[in-house]
Amino acid sequence: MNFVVECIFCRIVAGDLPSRQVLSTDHTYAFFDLNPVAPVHFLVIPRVHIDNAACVEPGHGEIMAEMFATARNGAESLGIASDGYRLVFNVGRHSLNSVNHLHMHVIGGQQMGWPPGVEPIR
Ligand code: DGP
Repeated sequence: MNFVVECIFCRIVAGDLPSRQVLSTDHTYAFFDLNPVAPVHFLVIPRVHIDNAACVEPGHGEIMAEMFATARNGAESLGIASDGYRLVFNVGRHSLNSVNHLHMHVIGGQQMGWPPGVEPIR
């Protein structure tokens, strides 16, 4: 399915809900995250509805390549590319995934670390 009426990111792509645009391309849309966790934090989404990164299939190859290009171009336009940035896809409960429309977080503008207290599963 390409458009899910109750999906907030489908509605953002359609212009039904407001957003602060970073970039717009044929297959993707990039906009600033409502709750930034770093000085620069934007989301890259496909225009078509894909539930999450675990649902990506070989047929999505062109869309996925464009998502990474949009992330790179957005990072360059916002001045964070040279120092680096983090790309995140959340999937499911443990990752705190809250919106059921594939999105890539692009996070940068400051030095980052990893969360402490990781216990390996054996
Ligand atoms: P995740 O936890 O990976 O599902 O991240 C969803 C992100 O989407 C979260 O950082 C907040 C952001 N978000 C949720 N609703 C909206 C919205 O309506 N507008 C914008 N710009 N961001 C949103």
